[in-house]
Amino acid sequence: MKVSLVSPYSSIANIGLRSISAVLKEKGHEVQMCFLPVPSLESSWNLSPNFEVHYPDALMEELRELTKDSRVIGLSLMSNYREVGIRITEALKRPGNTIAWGGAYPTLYPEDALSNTDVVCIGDGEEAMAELVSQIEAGTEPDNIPNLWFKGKAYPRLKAIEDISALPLADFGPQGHFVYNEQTGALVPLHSFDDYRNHFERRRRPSASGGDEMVYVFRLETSRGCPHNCTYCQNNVLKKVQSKTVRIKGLDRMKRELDMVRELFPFVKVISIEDDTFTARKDVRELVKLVKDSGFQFRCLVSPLYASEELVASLVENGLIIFTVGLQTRAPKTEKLYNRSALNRGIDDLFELFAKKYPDMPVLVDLIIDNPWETTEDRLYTLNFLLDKLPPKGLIGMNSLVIYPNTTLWEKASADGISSDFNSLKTWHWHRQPKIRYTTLVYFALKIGLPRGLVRFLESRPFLFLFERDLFTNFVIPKTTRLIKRSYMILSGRKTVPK
Ligand code: B12
Ligand code: SF4
Repeated sequence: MKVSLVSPYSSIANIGLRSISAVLKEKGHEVQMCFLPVPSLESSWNLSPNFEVHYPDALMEELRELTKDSRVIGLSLMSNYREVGIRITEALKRPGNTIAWGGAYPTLYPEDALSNTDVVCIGDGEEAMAELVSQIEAGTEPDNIPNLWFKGKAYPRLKAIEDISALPLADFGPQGHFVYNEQTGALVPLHSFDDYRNHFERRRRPSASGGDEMVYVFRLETSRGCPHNCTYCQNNVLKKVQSKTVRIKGLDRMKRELDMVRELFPFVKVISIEDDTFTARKDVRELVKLVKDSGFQFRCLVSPLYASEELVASLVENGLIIFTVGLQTRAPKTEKLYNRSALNRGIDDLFELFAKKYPDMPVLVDLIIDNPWETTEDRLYTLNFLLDKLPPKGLIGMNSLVIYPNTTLWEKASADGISSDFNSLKTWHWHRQPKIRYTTLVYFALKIGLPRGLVRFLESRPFLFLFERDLFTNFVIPKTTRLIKRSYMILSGRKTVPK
C-alpha cells in the first residue's frame, strides 16, 4: 500500500520518520517521503518567536496531488510545529485517507493533537505505523494498536520497542524522496545520494593542509531515552509513557550504520551523535573508537555526571570536535526546580579539566533563560559561575524556557498560575523575544565573547538597579532591539520586514 510521510522540520535529518519509512518498506509498502524545510525561519532575519510557516498554496496543492493515492499520511511534529501540522493536515485530508501525527508534540500533548487529526502516535512509531497500514490494507477499521490514539476512541495501550538494534537502517531513498526548495518554491525529487550535499549541515574545520575546509555532518542516533529526569524535558513524559530505561543500539548495529554513512555519503566527515546523554552508554569508549576507525570525527552531548577525566580523554583521542554540555542553570533553587542538583554537581571539575588540559577544545554550554520562577539573584548566580569557571574556549547556547505540556514543570506552572506558550521556539534570538531582561543582555555579552571584566562591570549593582526593571524588560529593551533590526532590514533592502 502507498504511504506518504511528511517532515516539516528545517533539517531533513528526521531520524524517527526515516526509521518508520524503513520499517514500512521492509513490510513491502511503497513509501514516499516529503521534506518541507523552510531554512529562512531559522535565520536571524526571522522575527517570529513561533514557527509561523506560511507554505505557499502552490506547495500545498502539489503535496495534495503527490499524496492523492496514499491511504495513510504520516506527519512528524515537534511542539513548535503544531500550527504547521494543522495547515498541512487541512491541505492533505481527503475522505478516504487517514492522517497520523507523531513526534514530540503528539507524544507530549496527545489530547490537544488529536483534536486536529485522525490519529496520534504516543512514543515509538515504527511498529504502530506498520500495524496501522496493515489493518487499513486489510480493509478493517483500524483500532486497538499500541501507541495509537484514534479520534473518538479510548486512550491506547503503550508499548516501547525493546530492541532498537533490530530496526532496519534509516531510509535515505533517494527514490520517492522529495525536498521543498524554499528559494524556487518547488518540491524537488532526490535523484542520488550526492544530492544530500545540498541538505546536510556543513561546518568548517581545520584542514590537514592548513587553512579551513567545509565538511558535511551526519546526524546519528545510538540510543533512545536519558538516564536523567529533568522536570522540563520531553524525557520527563517519555519515562511515563514509553520507557524508563535508556535503550541502546549495540556496537554491531552501530558499525552497520557507520558503514552505511561511509558508503552512501562519502563526503560526510563528522558524525553528530544526537543521543540525549551519549556518555551514559557503558560501551561509549568502544563506540567512539568505532567512529574513529570508520574515518569520522564526532560531536556529542554529555551530561556532567557522566564525564570523568578518563572518559573525556577517550572522547578527545577518538575525534571529539566540540564538547556540548547541558548545564541549564547553576542557581541552587533552579537546579532543584529542574531536578538537576545531583546532575550538575560535576560541572566545576569538568570545566577545570577543560581549562587545564584542553584549553583549545570548544565547550558549548547550554543554558535555559527566561524562567519565570527565577529572581535576579538566581540569574546572577549562574552568570557569576560562568564568569569564574567557563573554560577559555567556552561557548554559550541560550535557550528560552518552554514549558511543555504534561511535564512536571507544566504541572507546577499550572498550579502557580503561570501561563506558557508551549509552541514557541527555544533558541533565544535577541530580536524576536517579547521580553528581554537586562541580565539576559549581560548573558548575551558573555555569549558574544566580550571580555569577562567588562561583563562583570555590566552586571554591577548600579546597572542592575537602573535596568533590571519591568519597563526595560517588557518594553524598552525588546522594542529597541526590534526597531534596530527593522531599520537595518529596511536600510539593507531585506525583503521580509517584520510586523
Ligand atoms: C536531532 C534533533 C534535532 C535536530 C534535527 C531535527 C530533525 N529534523 O530531525 C535539529 C538540531 C535540527 C533540531 C532542532 C530543533 N529541536 Co530538536 N531534537 C533533536 C533530538 C536530539 C533527536 C531527535 C531524534 O532524531 N530522535 C530519535 C527519533 C527516533 O525519535 P523521534 O524523532 O521522537 O521519532 C519517534 C517518535 O516520536 C515517533 N514519530 C516521529 N514522527 C512520527 C510520525 C508519525 C506519523 C508517527 C506515527 C510516529 C512518529 O516515531 C519515531 C520513531 O520511533 C531530540 C531529542 C530526542 N532525543 O528525541 C530533540 C527535540 C526533538 N528537539 C526539540 C526542539 C525543541 C528543537 C527546536 C524547536 C529547538 C529550537 N531551535 O527552538 C529546533 C527546531 C527544529 C527545526 N527548526 O527543524 C525538542 C522537542 C520538544 C517538543 N516538545 O517539541 C526535543 C525533544 C529536545 C528536547 N528534549 O527538548 N533538533
Ligand atoms: S539530561 Fe537533558 S535530555 Fe536528559 S532529561 Fe535532562 S534535559 Fe532531558
